[in-house]
Amino acid sequence: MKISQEVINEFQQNGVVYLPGLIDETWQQKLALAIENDIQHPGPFYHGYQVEGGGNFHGNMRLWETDDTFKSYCFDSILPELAAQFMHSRQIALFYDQLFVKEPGTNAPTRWHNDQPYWPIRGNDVMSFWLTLDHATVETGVLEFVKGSHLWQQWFQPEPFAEGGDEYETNPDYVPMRDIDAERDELDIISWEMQPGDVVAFHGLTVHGAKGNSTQDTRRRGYTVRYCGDDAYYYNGPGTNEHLQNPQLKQGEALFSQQYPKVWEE
Ligand SMILES: O=C(O)CCC(=O)C(=O)O
Repeated sequence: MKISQEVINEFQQNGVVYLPGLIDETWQQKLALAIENDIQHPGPFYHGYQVEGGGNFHGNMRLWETDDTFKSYCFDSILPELAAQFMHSRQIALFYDQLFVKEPGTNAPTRWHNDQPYWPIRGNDVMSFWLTLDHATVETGVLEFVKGSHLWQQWFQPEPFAEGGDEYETNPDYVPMRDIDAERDELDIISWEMQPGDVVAFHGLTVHGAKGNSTQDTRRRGYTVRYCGDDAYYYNGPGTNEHLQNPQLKQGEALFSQQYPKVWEE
C-alpha cells in the first residue's frame, strides 16, 4: 500500500491524519478477542482505574510482549510499512502498543497532552496509529487533536491521567500543559466520527485528548501502536513513564533492542 504525497503532507502539516477503513475485519475480529482476553487476564502493565459514577476504564501497554495477536498486528500488519512512508524512514522500531477501553458510562476523560514528554525517546520520527474497534464519536470519547500543535515543539509536563494514576517527575525543560478547553475558540481542534477499522495517525508531539464515554450502550475500544523512525534515539530525562524505559539502552543510543524491536527495513 502506498500513501499519497498529499496524505503525507497533511500528516506533516497537521500532525494527524484520518485513515478510514485501514484495518480489515479479520484483524478487527482477532484484536477484539485479544482485547477481551486482556480485560479478563490483564498483562503486567495494566493501568486501569476506578471511575467516579461507574463505568470502567481498562488500560494496558506493551501487550505485544505477552500476546501473539497483538504482536502479529504490531509486526506484520500494514502499520510498520506505513510508518516508514509517513516518516520517510529506512528502518522502523516498534516502540510499544497500548490499549484504552472506555466502557459505556465511563466518565474518564483523556486529559489534553502530547505523548513524547512521557517517553524516553528524542527525535522527530515518532508516531502513533490509534485504531477504533467501535463507532467512535465525541460522546463515546473519540480522540480530538489540536491541528499543527506538533510544530509548537512544546514538551508539556506529564501529569497523572486520573486520581491514583502514575505520577511523573518534574522536568525543568518542560512547560505546563495549556488549558486547551479554554482556548477552544482560538485553536483549530479536529476530530472525526470513526467507524470500526478506522485509524488516526499522529505525531508524538501533537496535542490530543478525549472526553469520557457518556453513552449508555456503546463501548469505545481504542488500540494504539507507536513506532519510531530513522532520527529517533533513546534519551531518558525526568518525567518519563518508568514502564517505557529500556534498561538495555544508554542515553543517545539507537533504539533497536529486545524491547523496541526492528519491525521494518527498506
Ligand atoms: O484512547 C484514548 O483515550 C487515549 C489515546 C492516546 O492518548 C494515545 O493513543 O496517545
